[in-house]
Amino acid sequence: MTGLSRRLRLALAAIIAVTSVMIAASPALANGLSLIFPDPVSPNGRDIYGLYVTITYFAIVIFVGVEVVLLYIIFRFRRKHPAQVGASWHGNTPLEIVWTIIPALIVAYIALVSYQVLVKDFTTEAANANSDMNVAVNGVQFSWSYTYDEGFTVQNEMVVPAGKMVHMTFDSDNVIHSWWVPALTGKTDAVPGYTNQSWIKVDPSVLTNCPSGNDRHPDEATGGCVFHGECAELCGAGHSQMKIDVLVVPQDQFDAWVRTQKAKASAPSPSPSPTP
Ligand SMILES: [Cu+2]
Repeated sequence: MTGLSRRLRLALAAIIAVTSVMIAASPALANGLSLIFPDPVSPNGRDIYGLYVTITYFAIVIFVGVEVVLLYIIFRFRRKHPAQVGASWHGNTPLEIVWTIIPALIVAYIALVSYQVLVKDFTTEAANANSDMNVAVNGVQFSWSYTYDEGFTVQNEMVVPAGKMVHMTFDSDNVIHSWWVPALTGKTDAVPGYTNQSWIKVDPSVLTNCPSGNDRHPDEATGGCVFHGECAELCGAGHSQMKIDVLVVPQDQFDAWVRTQKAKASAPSPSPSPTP
């Protein structure tokens, strides 16, 4: 009997230890292999990542603490024979005060650091500060379009220059969508009748060190590094098709791309073929 419970104890301890180590080590894994988020490449993406890791450390400590106490109680106070009656317990005031105050402090701390990230990265003021350019993102069922300062609109792929502060607005024509590219920034909802704002500023280092799996094939018209995301709000039958691609290129390539798009937009559209 003692042997079995010891083996059980060891097995449970091993499961807890392995799980904790896996969760703790995951942010340190190499590019593209993180179990939680891809490596962030924009300041706001980094802030969210840091916040996530901070909260995860608290969660690991709490999880391990609760499991250890739980296992201790299970084994220490288990019923030893069928006739045994459990001890009746009354409140332990100091203990109750401690286990109320400590979680309250932890939650208050998490709220504080979360609020700081929110103010820094997701307010209109933050989005408008020092922006180099604007992109108006519009969600429709079921695709995204991107309208640039120069007046043209592109579908499917957003192109931005590396190192530039890109202010973004988010709108929708029909239902709520949510624009989410985890390496760049947090989910930002595109809500009909209301304009949300956010920003990205992609590290120029991605041009020389594009995370594996994100680089554009060199024989395509534009090189660069692509970051992937998807609509994060269930928006209808085509929700899964609302993929997001953000192509990051050097400034000169971006300028050339803008010239091409402007030329396309101003070219006369082909007139309908005359009816015989
Ligand atoms: Cu959607």
